[in-house]
Amino acid sequence: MKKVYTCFCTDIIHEGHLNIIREAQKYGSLTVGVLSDEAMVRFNRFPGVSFEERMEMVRSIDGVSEVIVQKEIMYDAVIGKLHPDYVIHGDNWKQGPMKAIRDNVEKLLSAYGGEIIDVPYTYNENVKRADMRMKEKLSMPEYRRRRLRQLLKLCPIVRTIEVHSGLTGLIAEKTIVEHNGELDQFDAMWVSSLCDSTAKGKPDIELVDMTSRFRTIDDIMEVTTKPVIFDGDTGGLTEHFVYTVRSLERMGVSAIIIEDKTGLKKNSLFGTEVEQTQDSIEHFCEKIAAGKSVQLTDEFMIIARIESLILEQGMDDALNRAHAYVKAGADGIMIHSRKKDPSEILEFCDLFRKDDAATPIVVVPSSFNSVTEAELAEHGVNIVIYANQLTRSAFPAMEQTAKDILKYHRAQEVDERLMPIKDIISLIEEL
Ligand code: SPV
Ligand code: MG
Repeated sequence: MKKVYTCFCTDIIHEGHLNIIREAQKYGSLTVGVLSDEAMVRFNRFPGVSFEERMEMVRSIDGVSEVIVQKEIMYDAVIGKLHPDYVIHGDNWKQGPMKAIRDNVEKLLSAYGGEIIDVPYTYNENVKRADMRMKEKLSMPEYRRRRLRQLLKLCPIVRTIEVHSGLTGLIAEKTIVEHNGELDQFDAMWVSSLCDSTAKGKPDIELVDMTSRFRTIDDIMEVTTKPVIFDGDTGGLTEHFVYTVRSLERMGVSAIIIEDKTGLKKNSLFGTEVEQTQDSIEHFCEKIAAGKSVQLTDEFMIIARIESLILEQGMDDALNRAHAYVKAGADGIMIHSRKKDPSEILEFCDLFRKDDAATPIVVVPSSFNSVTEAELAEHGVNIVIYANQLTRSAFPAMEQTAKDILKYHRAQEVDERLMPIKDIISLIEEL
């Protein structure tokens, strides 16, 4: 009996999967690998049902001889162990990022004469409906809200990219990269006050009001499924903050980060070049506690951002505040710095972790951008936010295009560096 292998990364078994199983049986006995949660989030979608349930679901299908765990996206370990004669898969893996997986399988099988069987992918109304059910579990507020907490358990570091519009949301949602034989994507989205304000041509001084900020979140949520972390600036008056928490929680936002400043807030990257006032520990703790007290779920997170290093108040002040904020109920802390060298951030993380092994740490390496995700994770960081890079890359590109059209009195010269309209349109889903 020949050995056939396939890997499933799905929450629902639909006709397409059954078709693969039927085809596989023509070649031999079928082993199905169920992709681990950790691997699924790296290139596919967040699993809507638990790994154990997915194993059980596959076990119950007629025509499956054995069910195993596939821990990694690439097939090296599985093929090394099983030596299947055939690997069978829907032919949708011939294009796009999944092609890297097919290439990996092809290389592994060719070493001993194994073969790939590409089965025409099944597109029909039932498959579409199954896909929509999985999408529902990703994008609806009650599912999306808890996703950040789930990712914190699953990922060594949660990678978060700035978004400020539907279009940037789509980039965060859909960008998958293949590098050194691995596939990767962002885990979460950061609705930056700097970039939300900048997109409106306004300064980052809490001028863009909450109604407008919520509108931005809504635009993003309409077209994405990944969890949202909201930059709440100072959180405003405590009496207002409690309403903000309720609204965000209802919308399905996963977390708000508020910074311990008061009065007219300026962007932290100005540091001490502009006048900025840090809040008192007592008052900021009251704000955190008030926010926690109005939450309706246990899922929403209030993360306290410490500005002591930005405002040159020293490491001890930063640490004191971090522990006080956690005691007041903060679900995480963000430590910020505008130094190019990451050492003060890493020192903070090491010292904080001596007394607190569990509270998630968030960092924003805009200035200390040489630090790698692996280094941050080693020092106990749980969430990394790339807070403004999409805005900063788009602006010069747009400005240069405007200049060149003015210079040449036509658009031909700029055209070759522009995205084809066809590609822009294909980013956007047609219902
Ligand atoms: C933002 O993105 O708006 C932030 C991060 O608050 S920073 O600009 O670095 O202060
Ligand atoms: Mg901000």
